[in-house]
Amino acid sequence: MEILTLNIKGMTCGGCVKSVTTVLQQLPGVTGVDVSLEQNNAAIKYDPSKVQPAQFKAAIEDAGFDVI
Ligand SMILES: [Cu+2]
Repeated sequence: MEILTLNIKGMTCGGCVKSVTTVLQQLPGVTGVDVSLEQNNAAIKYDPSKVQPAQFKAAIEDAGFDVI
């Protein structure tokens, strides 16, 4: 397992945190997601043989947020 932290722009409330958490958890190979509204980031624990970091960015952007 690896852990990657991504900085996210556009989260303003708990609903945003929930949206980002949900879309990341739906990706195959993701085993843990910890999204922080205060720090504007997401720590993602994943299996690199099953999912690529580019998919995290795409999922977050599809949900309406920006990865910076
Ligand atoms: Cu929100």
